[in-house]
Amino acid sequence: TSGRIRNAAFVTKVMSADEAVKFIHPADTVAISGFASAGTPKVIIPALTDRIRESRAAGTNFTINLLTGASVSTETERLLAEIDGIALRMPYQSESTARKKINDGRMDYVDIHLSHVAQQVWEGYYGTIDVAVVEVAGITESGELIPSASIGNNKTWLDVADKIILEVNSWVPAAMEGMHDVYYGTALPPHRTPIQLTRVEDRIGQTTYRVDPAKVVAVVETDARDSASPLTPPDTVSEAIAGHVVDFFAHEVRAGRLPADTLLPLQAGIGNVANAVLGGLDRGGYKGLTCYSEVIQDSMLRLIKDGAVAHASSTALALSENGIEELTANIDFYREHITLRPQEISNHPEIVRRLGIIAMNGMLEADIYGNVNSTHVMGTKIMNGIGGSGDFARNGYVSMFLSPSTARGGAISAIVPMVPHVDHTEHDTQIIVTEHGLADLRALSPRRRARLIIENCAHPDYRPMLRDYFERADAQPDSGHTPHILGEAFGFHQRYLQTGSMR
Ligand code: 0RQ
Repeated sequence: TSGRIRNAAFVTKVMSADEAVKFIHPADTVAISGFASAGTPKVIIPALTDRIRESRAAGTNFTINLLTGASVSTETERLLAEIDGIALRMPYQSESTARKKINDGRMDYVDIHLSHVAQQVWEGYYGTIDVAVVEVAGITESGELIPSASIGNNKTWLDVADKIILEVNSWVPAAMEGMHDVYYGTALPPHRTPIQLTRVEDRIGQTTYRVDPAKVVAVVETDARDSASPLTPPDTVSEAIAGHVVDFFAHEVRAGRLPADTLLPLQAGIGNVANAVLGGLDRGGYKGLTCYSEVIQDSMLRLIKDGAVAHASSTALALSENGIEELTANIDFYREHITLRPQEISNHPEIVRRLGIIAMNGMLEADIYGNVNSTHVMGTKIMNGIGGSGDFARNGYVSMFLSPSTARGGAISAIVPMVPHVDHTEHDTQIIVTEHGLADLRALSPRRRARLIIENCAHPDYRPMLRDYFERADAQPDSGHTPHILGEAFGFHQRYLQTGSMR
């Protein structure tokens, strides 16, 4: 063995993946580790896919319900989706095959706030969690588990599952031990107590997961790498968005609303725009920033190395191939500056509110009043899911949504009269940013918001159409507090569906 299993009782449970998957049965609810690729089980899911195929060949249908932290590695998501192996998926995915199955109605998908997953599973309405499959970096002498590159919901999966399969991965740097803070103080009401985390770097839990050894039915060893999160270099649009965000921070410092050197803890969603914004902070001359987010992307490693960021807390790493190399080569340094936590803590509304987080998330589109659609293309087709964006946007001290002003080569405007699906209401949206500018909606009534969003954020090609809509809505005799022409409110979307362009 790899030497990662330091407890003799667990050594006796080592077996092959093909043997281990025999513990997974048709119609089981299976909860697996993994958050944004990092920490996804590597060998059990391919073996399960074979078992599903064989079982079907022998005439027995075989699907599972699949619960995760957030997205898992693309290969994993695709393997199961391709064979229609998933009956129900929750809480987040971002893979094209799975997306198509969901939109074709072949896979049920429940898209919920990531901070809600643990408590909803405890409440029991997802039923019994039959099997948990959790990747770990090792097993200690006393039989506790050393987490790998993501924590997600692993603590909860280990607590609630009937049976547990562990993947012990010796590729994960052994020196990652100590980077994690697993908090065991959450409970269901009426037994809840305050979570005593008041600074980003606070440690309130333990470095390992507890596990009832009697529930562990199999231990499988692997040395397979995490797959990388792809990143394209920042383009001029994301650079421009980043520039507006950095200018806004300077403005807030001058107004006395943000501390000059350190700002407040930053949260940035996943994706290229978020990565560019964090990259832009490198040029802002900051020292000692903190980050309280759910993922750590490559740009964060650079900020930590440069001293711009003193400490970053998240539930997962989401690194490119280069980022993985950088982290692994300098793990002793990064372990002192990064804390990985369960997602119910990384995304906890109580903590997000207390720390005063600056929340920056992507969006598909916003309407002229600030309602945001993050998930449903043309109001009907799921893109990824709400992920953690709602946990941070609702509770943040400053809540920003960032997007290019157009999509699909200009055929779609990201600013529309009315969003056909709402993830974040106008009440949660304070700042909207596109490459054309920033709209600060704080303290503004709906009519003022509309004018600002159109003039500052919409693409110049779409401004005349948006102005025309708003002015005619406003001019109606009984136009109300938030003027709309209901029969026309989805005109942009309808035009796109009919002609391929919103123009
Ligand atoms: O499509 O990939 O086919 O080219 O959406 O768009 O502009 O590259 O932006 O990668 O930041 O994603 C909202 C999806 C934005 C993301 C969303 C199409 C566009 C492109 C991607 P292609 P961009 P991003 C932490 C927090 C919710 C979850 C969240 C998201 C693709 O930010 O999933 O915030 N957010 N989690 O062409 C139709 C529009 C469009 C559009 C863009 N208006 N209509 N298509 N696109 N705007 C993460 C976790 O929770 C793990």
